[in-house]
Amino acid sequence: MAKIELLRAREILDSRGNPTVEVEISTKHCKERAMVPSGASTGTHEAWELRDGDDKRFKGKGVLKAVKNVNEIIAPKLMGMDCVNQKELDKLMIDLDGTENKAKLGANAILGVSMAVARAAAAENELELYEHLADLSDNMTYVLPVPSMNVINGGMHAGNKLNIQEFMILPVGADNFKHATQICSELYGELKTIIKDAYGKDAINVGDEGGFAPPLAKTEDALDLLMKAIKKSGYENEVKLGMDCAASEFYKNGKYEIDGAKLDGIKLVEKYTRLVKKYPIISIEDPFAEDDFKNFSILTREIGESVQIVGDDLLVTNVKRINMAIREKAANALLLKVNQIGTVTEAIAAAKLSMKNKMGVMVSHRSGETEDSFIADLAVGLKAGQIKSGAPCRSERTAKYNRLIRIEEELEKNCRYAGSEFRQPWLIKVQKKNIISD
Ligand code: 2PG
Ligand code: MG
Repeated sequence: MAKIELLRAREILDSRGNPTVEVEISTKHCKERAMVPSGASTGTHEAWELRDGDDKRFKGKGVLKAVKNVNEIIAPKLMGMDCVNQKELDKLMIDLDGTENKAKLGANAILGVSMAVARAAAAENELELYEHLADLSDNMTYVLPVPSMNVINGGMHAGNKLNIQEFMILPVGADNFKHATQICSELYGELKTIIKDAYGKDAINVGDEGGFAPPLAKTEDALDLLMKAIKKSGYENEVKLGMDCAASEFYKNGKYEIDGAKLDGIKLVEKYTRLVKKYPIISIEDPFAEDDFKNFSILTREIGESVQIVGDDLLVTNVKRINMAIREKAANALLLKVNQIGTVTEAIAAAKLSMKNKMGVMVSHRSGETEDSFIADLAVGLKAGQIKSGAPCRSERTAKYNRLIRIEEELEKNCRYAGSEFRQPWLIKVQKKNIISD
C-alpha cells in the first residue's frame, strides 16, 4: 500500500502571470507535484475554477480559497489512503464537493490533487506517467500524437482584429514526433520572417500561446500568410491546417460577427465550406457557439467526412455533453482538457466514450499554462493521436513537446506516430514495451 503521507497546495503563477494552484504529494517513496492550467475563452459549461473574487489581491484572481480547500478539506480526507486508487480518490473528492460543476471546492483544487495522485501512483509503481495513464485507460499500446501547433493567434488570445482564435499547423506527413517538431519549428521561423518583412518588427510579438499576432483583420489573410510560409519552408506535402474558431466569442445577438460581417449559422456553414475547399484545412474546432448543436450538426454532415469537427466549449470534456453530441452527430472529435472536468478519471472516461463512438480525441493545453507537462503523457497513454499545445515557442508550450520527444526516444521503435492516420487513432495498433497488441 502506497499511503499518502502529505498533500498540500500552494498558489503559484501561470504563464499569463495569474495565480494558479500547485499541489504537492508525498508517499514513503516519492514526492511529486502537479500544476493546474487556466483558460481565457472558457465555456460556460466547464467545471468551476474557484478564484478569490472579492479579494484585492491579484484583482480577485487569487486562488487562496482553492488552496485552503485542498489543505483543510481534501487533504485530511485523503491522507493515509492508497494513492494508486485513482478512481476511488477522484470519486471521494467529487462526493466531497457534491455539486454538478465542482463549484464548492473548485475544479482547480480537485484537479491539482487528482493529477498529483496520478504522478505519485506512477512513481510508486515505478512507471513513467504515460505508462500509468495507459494502465488507467486499459490501453496496452502507445501512440505518439500529431501536434496541432497554433502559430497565428487572434480572438481572446491576441491584441489584433482576427476573430478566429487559433490558426494551427498539423504536420501529418512527418515520420515521427521529433520530425514533426522540426517541421513546425522551421515553418514557424519562415512565418516570422514573412510577417516581419510585411508588417515590421512590432508584428512578431507573440500571443498567449506563442503564435504570432500580426495586425490582420480577416480569416483569409491569416490563412494566406500560412500558405506562404508552408510554401517557403518546402513542407507542402507534410503540413495541413487547423483552426480553433472559439466562435462563442464572436456570437452576438444571434449572429456570428466575423470578418466584418454578421452571419447566421447557415451562412457561416457556407463560409467554412468555402474555406476548406480553398485551403488544406483538416480540423475545425468550435466553429459555432457552445450551445449551437444544430449548426454543429449541419457542418459535420456537410464536411465531416474529410474534416475533423472538434468540440471544445461544446463538449467541455463532459460525458453528458459528449453523449448529446453523439446523439445529434454534432462533432466527430473531442478536445480534451483536464481542467474542464476536474479529475483525471473523468477526463479518461470522456476520451474513452469518444473513441468508442469513433470520434477523434485531441488532448489540449489551456491558454494559461504552466511548466507541467502532464498532458504530453496523457496524450500518449490515452492513444489520443493528437495534441495541441500552442506554438513551438514559450517554455510552457514547448515543455509538452519536449516531454514527447523524450517519451518517443524512450519508446524508440515500440511506439507509433499517429501521422496521417490521426483522425482514426483508435485504429492504430502499436506495441507497449514488449507486449504485442492485437
Ligand atoms: C481553446 C483554448 C486552448 P483557452 O480554446 O482551445 O487553446 O483556449 O484555454 O483560452 O480556452
Ligand atoms: Mg478551443
